[in-house]
Amino acid sequence: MGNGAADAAHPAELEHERQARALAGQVMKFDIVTIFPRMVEAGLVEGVIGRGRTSGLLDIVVHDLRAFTSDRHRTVDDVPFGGGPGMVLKPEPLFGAVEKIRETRGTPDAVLLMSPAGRRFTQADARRLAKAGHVVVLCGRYEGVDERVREHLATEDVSIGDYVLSGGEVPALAIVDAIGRQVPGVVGDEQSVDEDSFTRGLLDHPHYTRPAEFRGHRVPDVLLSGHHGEIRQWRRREALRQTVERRPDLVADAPLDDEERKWLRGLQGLREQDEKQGSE
Ligand code: 9D3
Repeated sequence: MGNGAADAAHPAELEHERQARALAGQVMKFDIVTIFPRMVEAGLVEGVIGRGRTSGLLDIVVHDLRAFTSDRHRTVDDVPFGGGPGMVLKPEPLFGAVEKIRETRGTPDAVLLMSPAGRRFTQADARRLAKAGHVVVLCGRYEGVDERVREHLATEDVSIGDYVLSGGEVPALAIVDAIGRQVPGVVGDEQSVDEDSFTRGLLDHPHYTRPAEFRGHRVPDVLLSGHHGEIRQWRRREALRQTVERRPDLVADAPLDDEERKWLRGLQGLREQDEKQGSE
């Protein structure tokens, strides 16, 4: 899993921490409703989220939408009123699933409908929803979901970006991952969650590991120098450079200190020169 240190770190203390959280009611619950429960379950057994589940900090249940149908054929979809191509997810099974979840798992704080027409899900949403104790995630499929689900069952509808997927399952996994890793204790190193690039508002600085020279490409000398102050400064500057080059839209909202603003003026000057040269 690439994190041997965290895996091996103080298992006894971690177990105490988990028990304390469980007793304090700090376990986060998710219920995911889908017509492809095995696909979703497969994405939740590995990595950080898988470990969050086995350690007891994340209580995630995946529900098969077809279990909430009442006809012989377990029908979840139907033709659209007014005609047109494709099928639409029927409201009854989705309402039935959320009612069952309410009865067996308690009233959720949020019911998220995965929808290509939803508002874009952001890191701010992940942090907000990690403070909730219980989130339900509904996965759409086919051409869409009956609008009454969005109006009267979901509390918000969210998209993960402007590209067409085949359904809400991959978005559900992305969103549960983003929220789940913000729950205290799920990521071993709390600091790495706080320093996450999007939390700082900038992209990350470049990373290097051994060897110091690979096929003639050398690691920047400063990283081998052992001068921790200079390394810290190099990383802040390179994070800013990467962001200016690749995501200039993020720079406007990033909280920069005086030194970073000074560097930014220099970097933006360089960028304008590049643009002039590009058009020549
Ligand atoms: C022809 C119009 N399409 C809307 C852009 C129809 C359509 C496309 C894809 C209807 C449903 C879907 C399935 N996608 C999702 O359910 C989905 C999704 C996505 O496709 N992209 C980004 N985020 C999400 S969240 C749910």
